[in-house]
Amino acid sequence: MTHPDRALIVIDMQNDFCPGGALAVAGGDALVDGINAAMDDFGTVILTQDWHPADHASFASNHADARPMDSVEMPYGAQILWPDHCVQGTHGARFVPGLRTDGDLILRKGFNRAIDSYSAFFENDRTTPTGLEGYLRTRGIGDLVLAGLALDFCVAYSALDAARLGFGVTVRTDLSAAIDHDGSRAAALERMRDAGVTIA
Ligand code: VGL
Ligand code: ZN
Repeated sequence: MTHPDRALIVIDMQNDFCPGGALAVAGGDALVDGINAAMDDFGTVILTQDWHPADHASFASNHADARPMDSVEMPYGAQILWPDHCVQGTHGARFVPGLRTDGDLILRKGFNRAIDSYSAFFENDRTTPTGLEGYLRTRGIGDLVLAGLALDFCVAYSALDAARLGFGVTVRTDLSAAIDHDGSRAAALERMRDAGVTIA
């Protein structure tokens, strides 16, 4: 099925989120062929890239006495601390080998040291925009399909923000994989369904 008036948003298909990477999501690399094939069906294809400075505040290594997966209070709310990942310009930040990158837009996020940015639309303070909403609206795109990594973090936050902004949103769970920390996969699916996101 082709969707000339819809955008496919491919979230964070990067080495560090795939097996062997710093924040590996099981099965992440196995999504490449399916995502590549899906790109043919959309008039607009957008890829996002998690793109952190080495001193990023979401890294446990930048906090005294903290370990990856600890939760801390940031000025904008609770934040999980992660292993160092997707550092700008490193191998881990590159797209997974074999992924098509001939899309229309590559959007980088998470480059502000003090604020994490799971969503492709807003940083984790939920107010600092990335500009993606304007890109989509000025191009007349109202319906979005999301795929990629990780289903329960960057894909879910992007889907929830998109729904809140009034876009029609479908998440392709067959083209996504989850970190699943403390039941985060089930919780994310429930929150997305409650927000009107179509889970496909
Ligand atoms: C992500 C944790 C930290 C993601 C990015 O892409 O889901 N998760 N940074
Ligand atoms: Zn990150």
